[in-house]
Amino acid sequence: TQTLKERLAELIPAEIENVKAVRKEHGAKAFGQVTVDQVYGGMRGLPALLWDGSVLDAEEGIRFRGKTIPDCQAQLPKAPGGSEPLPEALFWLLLTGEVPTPEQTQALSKEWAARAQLPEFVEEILDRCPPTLHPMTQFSMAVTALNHDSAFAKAYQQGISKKDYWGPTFEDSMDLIAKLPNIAGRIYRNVFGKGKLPAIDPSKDYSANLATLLGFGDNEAFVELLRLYVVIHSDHEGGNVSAHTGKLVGSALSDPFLAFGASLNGLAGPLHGLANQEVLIWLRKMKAQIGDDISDEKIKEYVWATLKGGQVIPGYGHAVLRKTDPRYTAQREFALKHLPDDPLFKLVGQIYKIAPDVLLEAGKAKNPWPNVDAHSGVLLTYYGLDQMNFYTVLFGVSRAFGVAAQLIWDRALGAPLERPKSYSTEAIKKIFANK
Ligand code: AMX
Repeated sequence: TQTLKERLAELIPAEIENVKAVRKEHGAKAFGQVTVDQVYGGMRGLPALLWDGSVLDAEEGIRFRGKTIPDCQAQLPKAPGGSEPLPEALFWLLLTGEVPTPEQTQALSKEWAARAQLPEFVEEILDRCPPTLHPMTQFSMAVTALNHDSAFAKAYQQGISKKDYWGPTFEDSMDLIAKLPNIAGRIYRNVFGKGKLPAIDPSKDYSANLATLLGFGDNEAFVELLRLYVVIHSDHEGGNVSAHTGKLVGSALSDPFLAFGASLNGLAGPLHGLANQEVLIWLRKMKAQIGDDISDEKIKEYVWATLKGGQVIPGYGHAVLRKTDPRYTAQREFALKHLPDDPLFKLVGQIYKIAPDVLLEAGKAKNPWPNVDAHSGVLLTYYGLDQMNFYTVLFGVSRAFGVAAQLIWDRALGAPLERPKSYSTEAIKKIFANK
């Protein structure tokens, strides 16, 4: 059967022509106006980036190469006996727009297992980190250090031709994804005193290995959760902080390790990936304050108190979405199937009935509905992974899939250095002085 790299090599020439044709026909057309408010307002809604793996609709949520999360659950290959899609298959889909066969999916599991080992010095870097250093900082350091063995950096030094950039970018991306379970597992075990890291099993899929490295490999339901988790966190179009950062840094021809290390530093922010940690902290505080018998009225008061304290409700709101995040819904459905009676799950469901109304009444948030982070921690906690400052690492493992896929395409399509125009307030005043 054909490998992912072989299939990609077939698809690239046609896509280069496709892009040429689109630019020839539409290149000079305008999307619309750019307002001064967009410059001050975090570029919200500004059409500025090409991103092929996924597109986000404000009402409907994410589609990966045109497929919704339920489509992926129905159509992507699964593990024997499993019902959640395999992240291996999702990566193939993100890169090619096609659903791989079960054999092709399995071949990716094997290839990633074969590439999983870390250089010894990266293991040492992690082992020397104090357990008080945030897991995301450790994660970013280790990923950045993998640049030591980058095929792209080496090929560039040797004078590789621009048309061949995608090949070593693909190799680095495969290495990156393959090595993340060992990095994540090592951080988890070091920080939380969980003993020695077991070896990767080449006969197991990516998520099963990740679960084993974290110490939860015997729990098949947890492995299924990880499969779903990685798929839904993989990609969320190109403008979010982690995706855009990876693309931006990659555009300087920094290799995938440097580019994705930068993505992780953005994901570590509380308004982005760290929100999954913040949600759990917020829930625990709520329980500590209110006790176990939590009425709707008490939740309402707690949500109001958070807002009045000048803080955000973590896990609620979104820069693009205007409805409940389908990634939240997918996790809720998983919980209804596997842990319907879990008290923390019930609490999350209860908050879902109350927080949106409060946010609406408060009148600031454009989207009062929950996002992906409102639910993920509760599922992990249920299975015993209750160290919440580790949660964003799992988000990071997943986000590598989307960022890597676009980095490969960016190099295949010869994407140029990113360099938008900036203005000072003085310059803006001058430009519009007489308009
Ligand atoms: N709680 C309280 N206030 C909120 C809010 C929330 N959950 N969501 C938005 N707001 C506020 C904003 O802080 C802003 O206030 P300001 O005018 O005083 O600055 C106002 O409502 C308007 O913001 P917006 O246009 O609705 O949102 P945005 O596009 O600027 O920001 C986001 C989006 C996600 C940062 C914001 O909704 C937020 O802070 N949510 C909580 C953190 C969170 O869950 N982040 C995870 C997002 C998903 C992800 O990346 N993993």
